[in-house]
Amino acid sequence: MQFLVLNKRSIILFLLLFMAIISASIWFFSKNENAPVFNDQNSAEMREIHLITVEYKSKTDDGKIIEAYRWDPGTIFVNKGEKVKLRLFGVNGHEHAFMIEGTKIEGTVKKGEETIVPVQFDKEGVFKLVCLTHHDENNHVPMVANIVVD
Ligand SMILES: [Cu+2]
Repeated sequence: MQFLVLNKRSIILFLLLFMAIISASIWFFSKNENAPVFNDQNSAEMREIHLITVEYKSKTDDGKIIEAYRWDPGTIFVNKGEKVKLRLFGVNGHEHAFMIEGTKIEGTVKKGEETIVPVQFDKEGVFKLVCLTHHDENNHVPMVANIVVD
């Protein structure tokens, strides 16, 4: 009799332990399965890269005003074949006519407005986003951003 009781107890203990392991692994694997699903949802959307137009302005000791216009950030990275949405927002400067070298893309960024440019590069290299308004020799630093594709 006593042997049987002990046996039942160990069966119950074994079942409890078994249930605990099963619940733990279900929790663990369901948690792991959620991660890639979340990433897939993210990558389904087109990646957006924000750039703004900025102006650096200063006065030299002899009272001369010096200034330079820049894209910020000055370098962005895109994967080959990746569809990306460039969101160009005009902060400084009235307007900036631009083109992307090696493509047919051109447009204008106006102060307080956003110009959205969808891009996709099929070959690797560095493509220059060139502001045509601030590209002359009066600007000591050309307003150029590098789009690095690899
Ligand atoms: Cu410009």
